[in-house]
This record gives sequence, structure tokens and C-alpha cells, in this order.
Amino acid sequence: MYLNSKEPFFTMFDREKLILSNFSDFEERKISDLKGYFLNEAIRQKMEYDNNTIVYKVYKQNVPHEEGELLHCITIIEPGNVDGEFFMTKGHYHVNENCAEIYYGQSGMGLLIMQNGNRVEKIEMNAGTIAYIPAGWGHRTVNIKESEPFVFFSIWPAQSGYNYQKSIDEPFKCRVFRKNNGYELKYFI
Ligand code: S6P
Ligand code: ZN
Repeated sequence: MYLNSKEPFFTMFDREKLILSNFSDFEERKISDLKGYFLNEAIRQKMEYDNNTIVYKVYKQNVPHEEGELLHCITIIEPGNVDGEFFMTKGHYHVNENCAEIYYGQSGMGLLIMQNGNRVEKIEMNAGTIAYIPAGWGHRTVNIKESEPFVFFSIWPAQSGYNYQKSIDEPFKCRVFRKNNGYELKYFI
């Protein structure tokens, strides 16, 4: 692993198995890890007791968390919903608010929700979409397809850090729900 070195290396994303090779960090977020994140907390709790499914997985290769270095990862959001609200990531801001990020869609369909104060922006993502998240904007991704995972690649400055608390204190104002064969947005101002 290249955790603390500054040597060249590569990772390889297996599009069939949906696994990044050489990853140093793996995170699996289950229904039980997302307490309070979905609108219907009672249904989320029931789903936790019933089967506690995986909502999303993150394969990440670490590097030194120093200015100038870059982190990258693959996120896989499973298809599913909590009382109609599509499976999504927790969402976060970067501790270092000068740090931007790029997402590159790999497969499936997703919605990237971004928030900065009172402003909310969204970008639909599929294989090939390259989305830019400017510094200072909170970001969350949602799998808007019921039949397959939404998979995307991320790259961001290694000294960004994760600020999850801010997205709890200032919850995302936009939620994404299943509707017919698509989705609908509900705003909570
Ligand atoms: C990191 C980047 C992504 C997310 C990942 C999971 O800056 O934005 O790698 O960490 O998609 O989302 P979250 O909100 O649980 O960290
Ligand atoms: Zn981020």
C-alpha cells in the first residue's frame, strides 16, 4: 500500500465486479449507519431491524493528507429506497472549504445534490458525466434508478477532510423520491 509514500502507483476499477484494486480503505454504509438521514425515520428503523441492507460502499486508496496530493475513490450506491426516498450518501462538506471535487459517472443513474447556504443545485449523472463540485458546496449523491447501482469515481484534494456535522446542522433542503419510473424532488426550505 502507498498510504504514506509519494511513489507513483495505479489502481484499476473492475466494472464487472465493481471493485477498485489496491484499495486501502473500504467503507460500507448500511441502513443502521443512516439514522436520521431519511425523511421517514420510523420506516428506516423498521428496515434496520428487518434486514439492514447495504446502502452504499466506498473503495478508497489513501495517500498522504498533504497539500498538493490527491485522493480518489469509487462509490457504489445500491438501488433501493426508504418509504420512497431513494438510497443516497450521507453527504458532507469539506473541512477545508477551499477544496473542490470532481465526480465521474461510471454506470447507472444518479443525482448529485449540492448546497451552499440557501442555494441548491443538482446535476443528473450517468456513465460519462463529469460533475464539478466547487469549493464550499456540500454534496450528496442519490441513486435514482431502481434496477441497478449508481457508480461514480471521485477525485479531490487530500487535505479536504470530511465535515459531516455541517450537513446535519444545515440539512440538504432537497430530497429525492421515487415517482412512476423516475423521480421527483421535494424541497424543505
Ligand atoms: C469525498 C467524496 C466521496 C464521498 C462518498 C461517500 O470527498 O465526496 O468519496 O465520500 O461518495 O459519501 P459520504 O457523504 O458518505 O462521504
Ligand atoms: Zn467530498
